[in-house]
Amino acid sequence: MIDQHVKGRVLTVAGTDPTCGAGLPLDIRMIKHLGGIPQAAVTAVTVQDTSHVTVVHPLPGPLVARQMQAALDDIGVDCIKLGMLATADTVQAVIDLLERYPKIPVVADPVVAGTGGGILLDPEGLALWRRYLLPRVTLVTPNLPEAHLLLGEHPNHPPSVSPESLALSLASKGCSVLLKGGHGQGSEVLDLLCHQGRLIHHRHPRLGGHSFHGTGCALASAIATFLAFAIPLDQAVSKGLATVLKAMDNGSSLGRGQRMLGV
Ligand code: PXL
Repeated sequence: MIDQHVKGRVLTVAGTDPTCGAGLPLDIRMIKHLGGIPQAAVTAVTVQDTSHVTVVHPLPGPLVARQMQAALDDIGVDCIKLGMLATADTVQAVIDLLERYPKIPVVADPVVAGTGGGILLDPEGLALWRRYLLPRVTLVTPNLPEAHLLLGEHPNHPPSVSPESLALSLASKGCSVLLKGGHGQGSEVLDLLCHQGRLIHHRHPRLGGHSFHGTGCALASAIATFLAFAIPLDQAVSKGLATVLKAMDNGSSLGRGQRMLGV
């Protein structure tokens, strides 16, 4: 007998990472960590370590959509988390599929380029992402360069506009926005949520000297899991940020490059 009342089912759509410290394997770890039920559709196989991404081998878009469909048709899905989509082919397949599931919340990490280098989304994919995915998603979680790219600007756009107006411009495309300040400067990080026309400021001290593998993936997965348990979006974001800060506190240097989160 299928339990109709199960909640917390999260489908991640993302690339692999042999370290399991970012991408799809980290998403699964985070969803489990928070008591959710993970399901996963692979978009690309990557070769990477804690320092560099050296290979991105995308899978065909229709194959990504079929993996998603398998999860939707059998176990069911309460929230979808989108990570690295890699190609326009896959972005289009995901757009087409989501059109048939307008009620499922979507948390999207707009993965364009990894911290360790490597192009993780092609230019045609970015154009489709901006035009068709942005208005469909419930929450988008860009860092500052990604926010500029999603507005059609240069990623290193001079900081002439405030984070507040950047977040509001993106939100005007039709979704809630969590603008992450981790790539900025200063001793304090500002993460800015724009939700239902309101701006909510989350400030925390910058962790001195440490760069972490997979924080973006971990945050989007944590928020998606809280949404999958029907927690309201503003609270899901607060709880997601607290979860990732704790995972950074519990992190360790396992490899030669970035620290790994403790989840
Ligand atoms: O954090 C961005 C990201 C997401 N997904 C995969 C990645 C990376 C960065 O390297 O490899 C699979």
